[in-house]
Amino acid sequence: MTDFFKEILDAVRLEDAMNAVSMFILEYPYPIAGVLVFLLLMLFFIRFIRNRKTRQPVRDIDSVTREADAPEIEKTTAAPTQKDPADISPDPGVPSPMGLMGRLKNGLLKTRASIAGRIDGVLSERGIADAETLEAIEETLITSDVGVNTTMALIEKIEENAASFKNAGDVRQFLKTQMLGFLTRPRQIDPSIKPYVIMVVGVNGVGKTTTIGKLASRYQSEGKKVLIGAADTFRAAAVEQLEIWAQRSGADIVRHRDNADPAAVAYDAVGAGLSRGSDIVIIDTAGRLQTKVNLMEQLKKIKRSIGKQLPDAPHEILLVLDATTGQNALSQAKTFHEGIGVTSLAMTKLDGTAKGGIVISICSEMNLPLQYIGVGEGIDDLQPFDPEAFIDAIF
Ligand SMILES: Nc1nc2c(ncn2[C@@H]2O[C@H](COP(=O)(O)OP(=O)(O)OP(=O)(O)O)[C@@H](O)[C@H]2O)c(=O)[nH]1
Ligand SMILES: [Mg+2]
Repeated sequence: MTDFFKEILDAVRLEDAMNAVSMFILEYPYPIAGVLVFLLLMLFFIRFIRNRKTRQPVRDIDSVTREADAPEIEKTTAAPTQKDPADISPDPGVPSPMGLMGRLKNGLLKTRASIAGRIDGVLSERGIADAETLEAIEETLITSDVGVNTTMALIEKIEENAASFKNAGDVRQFLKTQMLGFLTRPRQIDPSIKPYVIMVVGVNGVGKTTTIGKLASRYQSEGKKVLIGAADTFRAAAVEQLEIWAQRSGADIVRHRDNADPAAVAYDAVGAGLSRGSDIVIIDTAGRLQTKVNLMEQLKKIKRSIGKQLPDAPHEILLVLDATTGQNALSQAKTFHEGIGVTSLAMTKLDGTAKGGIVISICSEMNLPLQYIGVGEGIDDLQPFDPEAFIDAIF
């Protein structure tokens, strides 16, 4: 009799269950057995139907993290970040109707999928902060470019506080708060300094000129008088690019002929800023020079010539970094900081990468204020960095 019950309960296919029933009826042809068999058959049907509904392939943490690797993320998140044709304006100076937070969230979709998407997956699967969960979180953070040092510091903090977590939600909230702790706040422009001189530096293609154009528009719209110095004389198109931005925003521009000495352009721009009563002077610089000329030496020369025109200037040396270059951005930040002494950072193209964790890495390793982040090509996509909004957008 017990063998029969076991066979019914273990049956995977309907035929197995029917065979077991026929054998049982042959052995015990009594009415009571018929009733029992009927009940057991019902039990089997219910179990069979439920198994069919809930049977899902069991996914291990490795497969979850493999799926979340960069190329796959590009695939899974491509649709939401694809721009609506109406959103691509030939004039990036035209503000988009989407709110600032909406643009931030939209621009950080890939990073959100890469960090919060994977961490939430791990936490909901395992429910607690045990060794395996921590290992999966560690892998997620490192592959999202949070950086090894920052990741290890975060994991250590979770380990130290593991006893206080009641559920997965506690671990998530703790991680968010710890990440926020690493982020630096932007510094404010000192309105008593006039003109406030910002020298913008960075390797080629990171978005220096575009960032300057957007900044000029922003400051002009706030009622500040802006003057741009076109000290990237290496690339003629850079000057034209700046002239278009200056026209759009109503900013002044100082330019020399192509291939002029960039230090002389910077000197003249600050001089013009002084004589014209500008509030802010922004100096564009080249990111690449003829191979013979050392970029860092050139930048030092520009910095010196600005200082000769106005002692204490430049008041800010803003290094622009491209988020899509990941940890490479961190080594650029170190090189520029050692070379000319960077005072603040801007991080562009966060909309083009799943590795937005680089923002946390840069803030914690460089300990320099992050002023602006770029989350798209529209004017509203260069946003003053707001640590709380950033963490909310990626978590
Ligand atoms: N998607 C996206 N593209 C950006 C962002 N910021 C800048 N870009 C684009 O990056 C490209 C390069 O920008 P530039 O401003 O010319 O870069 P640069 O650093 O001045 O380059 P060089 O003058 O060659 O050193 C342009 O096509 C910009 O539109 C951003 O936040 N998101
Ligand atoms: Mg440029």
